[in-house]
Amino acid sequence: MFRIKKLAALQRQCMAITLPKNVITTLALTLGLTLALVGCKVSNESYSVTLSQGMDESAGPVPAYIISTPSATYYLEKEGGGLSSMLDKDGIDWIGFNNIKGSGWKGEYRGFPNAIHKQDGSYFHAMNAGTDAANSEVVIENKNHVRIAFTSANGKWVGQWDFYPTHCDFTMTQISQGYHYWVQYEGVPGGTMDDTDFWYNSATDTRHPINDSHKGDLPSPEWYAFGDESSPRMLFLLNHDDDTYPDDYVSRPYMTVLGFGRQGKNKFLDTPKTFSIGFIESVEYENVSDAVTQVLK
Ligand SMILES: [Ca+2]
Ligand SMILES: [Ca+2]
Repeated sequence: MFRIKKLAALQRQCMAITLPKNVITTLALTLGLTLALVGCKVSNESYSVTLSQGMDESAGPVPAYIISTPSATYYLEKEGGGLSSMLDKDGIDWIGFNNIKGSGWKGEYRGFPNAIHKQDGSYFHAMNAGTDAANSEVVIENKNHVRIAFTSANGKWVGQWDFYPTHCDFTMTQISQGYHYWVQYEGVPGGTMDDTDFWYNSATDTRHPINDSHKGDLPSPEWYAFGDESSPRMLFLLNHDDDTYPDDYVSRPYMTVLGFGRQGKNKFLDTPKTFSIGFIESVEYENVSDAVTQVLK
């Protein structure tokens, strides 16, 4: 309405001083374009991704890259190269890592992607007593995208993190030849693991209690989502490939154990792959399924 009124007023003014019609058109188009650009700018600003560095207090404290987005705040632990915390819009941490040795499922085992375990080292896990160190570099830092790459201390593995307004992608870009990895969400839906927590996945549109397990390869697109009855949102995990490897889920007393490319203790992934993690502001299966599918577009 504002734009129409402005244009009409401009046209009246132009006519009053009897400008040629093509000049009026040019002025009107310029004003329209300016308003449109102002509109774009406002909308871009509401989708910013910011990077800072500090400590993840609840995890140790441990040193972390802190990536703030409109949908989540990520704490990427700097020595190990895995997420130690992931806060939703209400400040609730759905990962719940801490580095206390012996805390097991209550802390030190938690995280994402917890990808390389006793292969050519143990990497891409928030630093605990069993994790090997990795070196990191900020590769891209702009308004809507932050990229951080981690290289394992032995130089054999490279993992790339891409943070966007709506989600985060983890890509294993280099694999140590002859070894395998998996990509896991070992966390706490809604801040703690409760019997009333639940999950969905791409194999079934039924709401499963958190203690139900799932075995086998998921249908495409391969995804899981985890919820808590007191939360209006779910945390999702998505494999960007349709592969044939198992994607097993089991619960532990204090955390989830979802592994893409995992069955029991076996790891199956040995090529570069991308996985997403993020929050979806719904707990309805159709909405979650649609939103996850959008990530691939
Ligand atoms: Ca919970
Ligand atoms: Ca699979």
